[in-house]
Amino acid sequence: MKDFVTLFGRAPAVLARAPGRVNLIGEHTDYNGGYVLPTAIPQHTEVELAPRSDSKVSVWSGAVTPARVRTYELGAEIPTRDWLDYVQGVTRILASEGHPLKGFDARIVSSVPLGSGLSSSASLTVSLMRALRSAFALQLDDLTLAQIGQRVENEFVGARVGIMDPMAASLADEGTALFLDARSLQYQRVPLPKGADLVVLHSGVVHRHAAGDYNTRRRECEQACTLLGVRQLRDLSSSDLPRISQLPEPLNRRARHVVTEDDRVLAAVEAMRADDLVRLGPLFYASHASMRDDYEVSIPEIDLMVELARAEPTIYGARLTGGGFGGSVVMLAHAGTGYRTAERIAQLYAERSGCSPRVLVPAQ
Ligand code: GAF
Repeated sequence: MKDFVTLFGRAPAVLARAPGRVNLIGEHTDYNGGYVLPTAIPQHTEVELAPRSDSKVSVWSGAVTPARVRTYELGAEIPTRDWLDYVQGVTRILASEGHPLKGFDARIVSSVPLGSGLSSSASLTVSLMRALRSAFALQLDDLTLAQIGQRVENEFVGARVGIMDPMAASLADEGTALFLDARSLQYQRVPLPKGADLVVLHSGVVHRHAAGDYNTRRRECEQACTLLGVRQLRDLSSSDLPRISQLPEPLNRRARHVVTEDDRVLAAVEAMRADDLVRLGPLFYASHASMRDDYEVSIPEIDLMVELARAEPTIYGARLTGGGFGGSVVMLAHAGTGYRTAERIAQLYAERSGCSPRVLVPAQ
């Protein structure tokens, strides 16, 4: 891979990073004003950057092929419908918020696999904003940075994602989960259970056309809100389930997933605080079933991986993580057994699905 000096003929001035994330539980709840529980993973995006004296941006990414330098002028950002839009979106939104930028050269590398449900895009926008913050002394706190990250995707890229991923990239760390109320943006850090290994297994199926399906789910939630006369699905609780069941298909099931998933996040946080893995594990399986049957964002390969995990006596719980339509499964395994069990599940899964899975966590 080309280094910064080879690409730009000088040394970088700053280096910044942001992690990918795995969401433990609380899926498709953030844009409904609900709760989420992500944690950072070791895989991350790294940005080396040097300011320029003009208004040109030159940026190289090793995460895509062919890797080549792309350029544009600040103030002339035009969507190109590829990874450059995350960079252009950052400079466009920062400028619109009055943050003074000059041109820059940047080199991006990432170990977060694209389309894996582990938030490669937020780790890119957040690491880039961190690099710009130190290069240009921008007055940006970590929360504002996450909010700008969401706006980049909503307003420039055209994906109507929620706040979870940039919040996790900006504020989560590896030892704790970020218990976030996506409506108030209040958060608490909850230690990961001591008796378990966190496992993340990539299914080898990269999510395709996910933005379209994602936006459809979001629209369905909005339709459910209109019919139920609430602003957000967060305004409902399990006592509203009889009313929710009267909605037309599939809005009834979409709303049921969101309302029951919020309850599962609260129950999971309690179980984690009590270090009660026997209570926590079944919440993972219940969340998966709800995403598969009610929210319909799983795929057969991911369902197979979850069932293989269920057959392992050392796995407490497993579920699809992230937006869905491919991606990764998150599991909790008895402490000290995670990597070995993940490898066994991966092997059985590869034989039965023909896909190429990868154990991402625990990292070896
Ligand atoms: C994607 C989105 F970016 C998040 O905001 C969230 O909605 C998630 O899917 C599903 O929980 O990662």
